[in-house]
Amino acid sequence: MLKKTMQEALNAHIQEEFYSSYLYLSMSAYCHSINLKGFAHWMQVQSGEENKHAMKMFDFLIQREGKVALKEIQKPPHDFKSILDVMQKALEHEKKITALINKLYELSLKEKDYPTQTMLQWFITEQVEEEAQVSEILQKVELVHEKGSAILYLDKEMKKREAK
Ligand code: OFO
Repeated sequence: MLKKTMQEALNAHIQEEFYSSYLYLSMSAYCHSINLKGFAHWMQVQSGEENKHAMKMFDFLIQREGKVALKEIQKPPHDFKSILDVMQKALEHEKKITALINKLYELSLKEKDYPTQTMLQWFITEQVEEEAQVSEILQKVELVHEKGSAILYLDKEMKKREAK
């Protein structure tokens, strides 16, 4: 059975994943507002994936006969300055989530909670992938920043993303 400390930490993280979903949706809305439909699409797919991450932990808590206690989701920012600003904030956010996942893993080691360790390994791998993806897009945006036509080319690339 899941220990109370672990259960509380997982519940707190479910909130972070739902917030991530909300944040990417807000970024998608901003991209729509500046007519970068490809980026808007990419952000919306990302928002859907974050929702799945939250549900993965939700299902895990239930399987382990833990108690799910959903928390309030804070308001995400919506006043982005540019697509560069959006991608910088996305990377910053992913780094924050990676740090939180690492802390959860440390707790699961301390609690000798082996099933939670196995579940979290998926998230550790996922964070490596997400940070790499966002970082690559950010580097491309930095390269073409202020060159309108190149941003439009990149926007077409972003539209190709499919949900996992
Ligand atoms: Fe849930 O991976 Fe991004 O935040």
